[in-house]
Amino acid sequence: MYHFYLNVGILTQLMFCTMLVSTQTLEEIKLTQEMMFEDISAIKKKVWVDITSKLNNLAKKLENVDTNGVTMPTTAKNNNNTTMDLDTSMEEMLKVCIDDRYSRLLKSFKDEKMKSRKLEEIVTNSSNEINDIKTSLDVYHSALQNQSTQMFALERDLVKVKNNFDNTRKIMSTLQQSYERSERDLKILNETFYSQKEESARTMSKPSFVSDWILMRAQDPEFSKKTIPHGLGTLPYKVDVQIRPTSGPNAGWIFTGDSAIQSDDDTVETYGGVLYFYDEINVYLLAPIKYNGKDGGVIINTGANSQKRLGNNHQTSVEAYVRVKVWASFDFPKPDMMSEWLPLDIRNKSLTYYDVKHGLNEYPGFVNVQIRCKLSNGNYIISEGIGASMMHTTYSGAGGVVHAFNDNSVRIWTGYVSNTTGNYFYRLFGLRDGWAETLLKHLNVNKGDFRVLTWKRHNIIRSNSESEKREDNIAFSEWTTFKDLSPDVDLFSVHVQANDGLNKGFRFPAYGNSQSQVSPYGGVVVAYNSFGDVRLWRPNPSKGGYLVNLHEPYGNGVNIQSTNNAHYVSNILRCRK
Ligand SMILES: *[C@@H]1O[C@H](CO)[C@@H](O)[C@H](O)[C@H]1NC(C)=O
Ligand SMILES: *[C@@H]1O[C@H](CO)[C@@H](O)[C@H](O)[C@H]1NC(C)=O
Ligand SMILES: *[C@@H]1O[C@H](CO)[C@@H](O)[C@H](O)[C@H]1NC(C)=O
Ligand SMILES: *[C@@H]1O[C@H](CO)[C@@H](O)[C@H](O)[C@H]1NC(C)=O
Ligand SMILES: *[C@@H]1O[C@H](CO)[C@@H](O)[C@H](O)[C@H]1NC(C)=O
Ligand SMILES: *[C@H]1O[C@H](CO)[C@@H](O)[C@H](O)[C@H]1NC(C)=O
Ligand SMILES: CC(=O)N[C@H]1CO[C@H](CO)[C@@H](O)[C@@H]1O
Repeated sequence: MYHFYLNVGILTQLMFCTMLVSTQTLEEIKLTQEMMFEDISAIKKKVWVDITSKLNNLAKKLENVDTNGVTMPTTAKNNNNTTMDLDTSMEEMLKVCIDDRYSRLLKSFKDEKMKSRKLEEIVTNSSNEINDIKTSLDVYHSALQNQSTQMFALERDLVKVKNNFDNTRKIMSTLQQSYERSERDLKILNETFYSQKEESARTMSKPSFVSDWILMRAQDPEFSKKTIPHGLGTLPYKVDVQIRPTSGPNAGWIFTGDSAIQSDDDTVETYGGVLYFYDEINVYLLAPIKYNGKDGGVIINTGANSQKRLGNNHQTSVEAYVRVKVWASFDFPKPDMMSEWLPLDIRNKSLTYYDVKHGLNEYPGFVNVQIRCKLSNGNYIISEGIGASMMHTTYSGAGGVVHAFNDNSVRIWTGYVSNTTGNYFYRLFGLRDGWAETLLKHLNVNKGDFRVLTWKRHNIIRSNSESEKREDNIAFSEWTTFKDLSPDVDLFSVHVQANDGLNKGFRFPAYGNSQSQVSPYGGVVVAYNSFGDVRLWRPNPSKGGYLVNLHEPYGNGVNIQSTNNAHYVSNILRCRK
């Protein structure tokens, strides 16, 4: 009966276990299951062993009766079969009971096991799902972490970039400032450069060529002529010849060369000066020398002889120092008006007078008239326009081209000679007689051509510098004009401006020396010094002298005039050194 109770305990335990299954882990369930199987087999073993042994014992007991002499009648045996039948039926009963219980238990266990398997699957699935979620969460977390890290990195980078940007902006601003500064500097520089350029384009350079002071002496075969190579290789725009007395009342003063022969050696009248002509290579200087007449020709002549001219400090000198200043075209600003070369012919009335419009609408800052005559070898020699006609003696050889200008035009006069046979006057340059013999004797001076060069005052004279002075008192013999005159580089000139007549308002250039020998004659002789003082020797009205003098046959009589109703105008062109 013992094993029966045991079985009941195990079963109770089993029942309890089964009930707990849902709350216990799979492993526990498995463990319980295994324990149950063990118990069941133990029960089985015990039951069958016990019953078998009991039955064996019983069988033995029965066998022992027979064999020990106890004879048991078959009936008896059969009768005693009753005890054996009871035992057997009890066993049977127990067996059935156990089998039934076992099978029911097994069935319920199988059910439970099925449920458990399902549950296990769910739990496994859930666990898997949870693991999946956990994995996803881990990934998500990692990504978040990464993003956060990246965000931090990005933020760091942004801060860096911002700092860099700030720095760059600072640098840019500095750069901008320095750029603006340099732009300002550049602008100032450019303006300075341009204003200087403009100024230099507007003002004259000093003459490209300035000769040494050379001694010249009238009546001296050697010193009465000089050929000065200027070396410019181009036709000069202007030549200024300066004559400086070696002694006398005008030592230290400067007289100016003239560019036409207006006197000869035929009379006793003193004449003088230094004449100049030029080409692309040389400047040709001529002083008086007796040819076939008197030796009255000098280098300095203020017109004292025969009271031809009025003034103080008269001087007559045979020798002086002479210097040549030559301005090339490139020393000048571009002329505001430059005419073509226009024909002159003393034998053609219509080619002895011109009124060339310069169109500047103001008195030009500077005017030059160049006259060109041809040598027999085909080359040209240039002379420049002069300020008055001088002499009309048939054989005098006096000539020259007179010019004057106003605010509108430049007038040109040369003598008209209908028949050049048997006379020597009014040639374009004059004809050599009483002047040093040079290549001029090979020159065709009956005809040639001329051109006019004019510059606007504003375009040739430095701004804010005084360049023009007027003096109405014609009896005035010494006149202070410009300060700081530089004879080495500046170009100084004096003109006589007519106050009335056909040439009212026209300015005629002054002379450097007096060549006047017969009346009527004209022009004022001037000398100047480096202090801007001017000495004037005006024509003597009582001797047929006129400040403005143009007589027949100049210009074939067009706009000719003789007058002392005039005033002086001095001009200075200051040149860049
Ligand atoms: C458990 O998961 C498997 C595989 O994903 C599936 O076939 C099965 O139906 C799931 N079981 C339950 C009870 O959800
Ligand atoms: C996070 O960053 C690490 C290192 O950069 C990388 O190996 C990993 O794949 C990243 N994870 C995700 C989810 O981006
Ligand atoms: C310099 O100045 C000139 C004259 O004012 C002007 O025409 C030119 O454009 C300027 N150049 C520069 C680079 O500023
Ligand atoms: C004078 O010159 C003009 C202009 O050149 C010309 O027409 C005329 O024929 C010339 N007269 C003489 C006589 O040569
Ligand atoms: C020019 O003058 C000379 C001398 O007086 C004379 O012989 C000649 O006939 C004149 N010629 C003309 C064309 O008038
Ligand atoms: C014992 O009794 C059973 C039935 O009760 C019978 O079948 C059997 O033959 C009997 N045995 C003997 C020896 O009498
Ligand atoms: C030998 C023996 O004990 N025989 C018995 C068999 O059973 C009957 C009754 O059932 C008894 O009377 C006998 O004595």
